[in-house]
Amino acid sequence: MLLPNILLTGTPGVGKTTLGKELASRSGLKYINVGDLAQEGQLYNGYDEEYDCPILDEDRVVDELENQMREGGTIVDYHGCDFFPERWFHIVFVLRTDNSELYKRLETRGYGEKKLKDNIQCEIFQVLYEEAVASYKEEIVHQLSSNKPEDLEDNINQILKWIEQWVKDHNT
Ligand code: DAT
Repeated sequence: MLLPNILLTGTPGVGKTTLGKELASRSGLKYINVGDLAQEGQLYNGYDEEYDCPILDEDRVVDELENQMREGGTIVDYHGCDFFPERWFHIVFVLRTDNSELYKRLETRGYGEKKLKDNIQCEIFQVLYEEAVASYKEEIVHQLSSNKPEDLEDNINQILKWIEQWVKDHNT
């Protein structure tokens, strides 16, 4: 059976992991967190002193995921999207969170002042949304509100319906 690949992107803290895991458990699709994948495989090619974090080796991440993406049925979660092959994804969701709510979530994570400010600015300037529409056909890029628990439930139900329709359309 043919199954779609879904990209969940957005600023850190908007709820990609929460949505991705729940969606995977309810749809049967596989969930991949690119940050975790990189850490497990040490898929890095340097260290960013300013941001105090390792630099993702994008080529190795793409190589690592290629076979699985070709098979289909995978939900990918990452706060970046311009280095994945465009052909991988059938739909792209950019999660969006209001500043005050995002601030609270990132503060809870223990982010320092600079990292907090940078991430809030990233959300204000809709950096990930711009990156998504620059990297994928605009008609497959959708923004989702991710402020409260009801949003999570709505988003899951909406995406489950989309998956069901996609599966029908591609398996007849
Ligand atoms: P991300 O993977 O984008 O970094 P996350 O899934 O780890 O984000 O979520 C960050 C925090 O926000 C976490 O404590 C769960 C919470 N959260 C996620 N989605 C939410 C929603 N729709 N309403 C309220 N809180 C949410």
